[in-house]
Amino acid sequence: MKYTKCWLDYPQICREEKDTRLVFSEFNGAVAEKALEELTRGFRGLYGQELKRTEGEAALRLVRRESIHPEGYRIAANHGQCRIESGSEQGALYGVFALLRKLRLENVSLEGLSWETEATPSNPLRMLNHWDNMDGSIERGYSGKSFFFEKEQILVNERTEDYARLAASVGINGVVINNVNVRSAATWLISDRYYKPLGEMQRIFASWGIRLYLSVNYCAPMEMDNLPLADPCDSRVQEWWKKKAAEVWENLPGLGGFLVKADSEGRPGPFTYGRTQAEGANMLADAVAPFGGKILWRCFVYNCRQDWRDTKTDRARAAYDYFLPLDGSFRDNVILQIKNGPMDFQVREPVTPLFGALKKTNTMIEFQIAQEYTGQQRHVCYLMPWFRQVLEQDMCAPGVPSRVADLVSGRSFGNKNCGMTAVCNTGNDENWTGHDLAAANWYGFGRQAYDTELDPAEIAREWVKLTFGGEPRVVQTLTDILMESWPAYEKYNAPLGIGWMVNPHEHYGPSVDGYEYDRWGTYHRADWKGIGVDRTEKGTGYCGQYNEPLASCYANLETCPDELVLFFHHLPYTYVLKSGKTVIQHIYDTHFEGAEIAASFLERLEGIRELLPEDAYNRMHARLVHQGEHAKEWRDVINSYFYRKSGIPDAQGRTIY
Ligand code: GCW
Repeated sequence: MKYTKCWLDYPQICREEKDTRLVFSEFNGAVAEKALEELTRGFRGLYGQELKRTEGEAALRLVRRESIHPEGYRIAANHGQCRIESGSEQGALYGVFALLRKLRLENVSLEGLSWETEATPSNPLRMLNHWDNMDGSIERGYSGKSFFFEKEQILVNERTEDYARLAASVGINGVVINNVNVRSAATWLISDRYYKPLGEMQRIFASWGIRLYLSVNYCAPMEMDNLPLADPCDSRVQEWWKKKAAEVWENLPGLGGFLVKADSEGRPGPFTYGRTQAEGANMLADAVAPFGGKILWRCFVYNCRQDWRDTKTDRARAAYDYFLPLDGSFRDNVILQIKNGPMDFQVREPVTPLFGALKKTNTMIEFQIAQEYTGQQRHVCYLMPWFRQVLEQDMCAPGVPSRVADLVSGRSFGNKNCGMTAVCNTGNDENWTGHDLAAANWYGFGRQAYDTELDPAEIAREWVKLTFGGEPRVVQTLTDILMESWPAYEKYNAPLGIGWMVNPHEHYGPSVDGYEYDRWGTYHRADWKGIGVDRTEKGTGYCGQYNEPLASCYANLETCPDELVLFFHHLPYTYVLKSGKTVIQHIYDTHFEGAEIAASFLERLEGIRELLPEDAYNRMHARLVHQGEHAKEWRDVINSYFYRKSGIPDAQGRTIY
């Protein structure tokens, strides 16, 4: 099957006179081999030049330097001479990608480049989670079928290699290939049925510096071997997992570990047996520890059978309530994987208060680049500006640097197994991500996980240049669209941090009351006078989970930021925001604005038609046509709903139905 090269194509920049160039490498191993292959591919494409390996003098040198981080690099390029140094072959590979990226972005020959740079990864773990099922479907997948599984078989082919190469090029070093909801055949991934193809996949991944991880079923001992229970404190269960881990690592040495969704949305877990999340996670951690395995334990644990009439139970509180009391009781090889917000990947949420509260526990932040709630890769919604705001948020942990970026990297409290992961947005579509512009989220997430200090606009510009070339109008137009896309999406969606208002289950398109009288704990509580959830002390008390002064900042209307105000407070429609507008007028204005911006994306794309490849243009065009229409639908449904509830007309007298 034909598919695009995304940001890793090497079109010719110029033709070099000499048709060979010498390269020298001090590194051995499969990853070093990939690094040299990539350099070769790059120089062949960019300059029509073949690289020849030598043991002697060479213009390009890959040098081992113990003082440099094994996944970091230092590059010194000086008019035709270039040295890439690293503590290991993996850092050398990243250095190679960085050099090729630089050459493409600057559009120069090696002779034309004078550049020095140094990089150390911000996060030890930089992962992608795929929610791929073994029948080939993808939970919340918006770009075709799985390229890992088909008809309960594992696919290992050219695409496996290309996927790993793309992921490695932005610094990804761990991948979970199967859905956290582990059912039927996927339970058997840790058995003879699949070790052979998994081993092949793992070899490919490893050659790109990526560790393979698997999601496991907490009830595996019951489903695979008829044990009567899966109680983590039962010795039969402990023994079962110990034996299983030994078998798994014997067949898949180097496996990263297991990801577990337990006691969540109908999945089994330790709660079934009256055990804590720590008892559940530690039992698995002990089983995998002898082999260097890690347990990624998700904190997405909440009551999904709430009565909507109950206004005291607050889903936002759940993760903190369950996990904070356990701080310090998890094994070193357990990593708590925590969604960025306390609810679920909404277009806007505060940061989960567990960050900045957990101190003696490894944590990893989980983002979602699959656009479940942000337009499902039919709308353009470039998420890096949003993730960057999350990473910049200071969680006010006393006495330590406590921006989310500091916390999840492990720096704040000296934790080692920490990092960032994203629910991935890829599938077997020709362009990998359905919307061509959605690939910017895949690229961007990797870049940001490797270096949390990067500017999202810079990442967008890079991605556009690498994907569509450096023509200034293309770069400007597509970068602008990307940068305006998340703010626009927020404008025509649920207002002021309240979230949801989507059609149940599929989570696409507006339905203000779609979840209002349901069991999922996601309510807006709108009536004819006002809207929002009171999460102050008078309400659910959720605000109190934050460290001071953040807790008061959110609890106090004077200081609570507008964009989150309905997440924390129930307010009358006539309440005047910091912007000077009433809540109701804010709703109307942002919805008109958002839909207008979305419509403008189409015209702007049309303006650069002749500068884009026809197939990519056509794909984007079709999606932007849809987005423009669909944004109007959002606008009109939301505005009409609130006009009808409140009876307050739009100050500007625009059409509301
Ligand atoms: O956002 C919700 C999704 C589920 C998903 C769950 C989770 C994999 O709607 O599809 O299940 O989150 O994160 O576990």
